[in-house]
Amino acid sequence: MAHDPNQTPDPLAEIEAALVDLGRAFDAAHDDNDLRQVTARYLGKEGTVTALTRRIAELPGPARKPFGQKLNEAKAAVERARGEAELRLKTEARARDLGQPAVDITLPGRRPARGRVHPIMRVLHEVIDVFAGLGFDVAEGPEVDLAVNNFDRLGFPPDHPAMDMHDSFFLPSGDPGQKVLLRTHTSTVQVREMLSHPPPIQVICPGAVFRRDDDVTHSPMFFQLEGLLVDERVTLAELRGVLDAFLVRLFGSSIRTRFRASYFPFVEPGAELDVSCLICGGHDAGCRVCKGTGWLEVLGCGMVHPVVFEQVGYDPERYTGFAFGMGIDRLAMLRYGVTDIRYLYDNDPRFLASL
Ligand code: FA5
Repeated sequence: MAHDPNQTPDPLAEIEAALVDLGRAFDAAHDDNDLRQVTARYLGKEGTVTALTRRIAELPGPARKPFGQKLNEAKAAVERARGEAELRLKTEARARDLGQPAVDITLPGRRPARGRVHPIMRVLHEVIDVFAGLGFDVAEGPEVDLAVNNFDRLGFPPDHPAMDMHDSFFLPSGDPGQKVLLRTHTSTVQVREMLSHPPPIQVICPGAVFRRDDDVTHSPMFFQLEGLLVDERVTLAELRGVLDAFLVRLFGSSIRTRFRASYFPFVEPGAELDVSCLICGGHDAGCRVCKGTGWLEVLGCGMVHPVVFEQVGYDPERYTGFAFGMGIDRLAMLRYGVTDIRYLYDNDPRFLASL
């Protein structure tokens, strides 16, 4: 049946007009919510296609069938466009997922890190805290140093037998006149501090040192902490007072100490300090750590030798001072009951975790 354009608008053309933006509307949809809204714009209660279905009653009888068929085609077109848009959105979402880094579901779940501070470092930090509380500053020096700082400026004459005390790791040096080595003690830092600061001075110098040693209480690399206090009228009694106060703070008041006269070229008088063996309590003649003596040597000390003051340009008539150098590993052995210093360096995590 031909439509007369002079009478009413062509109802079939109206249906076509209602769908003119169908493809674009669904193409612009980004998610399910958009899809629902676009579909409702056509097929919802107020939708354009739904509104046209109400027109059927106004049409003359013969026009109703083709109009109804066209409406059904229009509804199907909307559903088809929706289905296509749905498929497009799913494909896009999948491509996005595949672009993400792969998740390996066979990997174990996350666990908090189980690292902890090494027992030697724990004791070193405790020792530093105690001396900081007693008014000492912290200074550091290099592990590779000139032999002149390690020996000569500390009063070791070039052929002095005391040099034999240190069986050292010498390193190749660019200058044949300057011997270089891995420092054998932290006393190098006393020298460096005095060369670079005028008195008074009150420092501790922690760090790694190196010797050709290896047994139950000796390691080739170990940690020392040097102490140096220089001022006018410093006395030996003050040295003893500082060391006793330190050991009581570290180990408690039940710790016993003993000083033994000893020789170091850079102090006069010199002494070594032993502490009561906390491993066997002095009750085991077979104790590997104290060798049955009940005592373990933990440090060397003394009053700074005037020769050292001359070497660094301090006036030995005006200044006196004391110095000490302690083995941090030995203190860690006592603190944690470790019966062989080498266990501390084997780095067996089961052993270290037990301390
Ligand atoms: C010295 O190294 C002197 N510089 C200490 C000093 C400083 C004396 C200032 C006077 C004034 P000694 O070689 O005794 O001294 O070592 C000091 C401490 O380091 C020892 O008492 C011991 O506790 C520790 N020690 C020495 N050798 C080793 C080693 N191979 N392994 C672990 N600890 C060690």
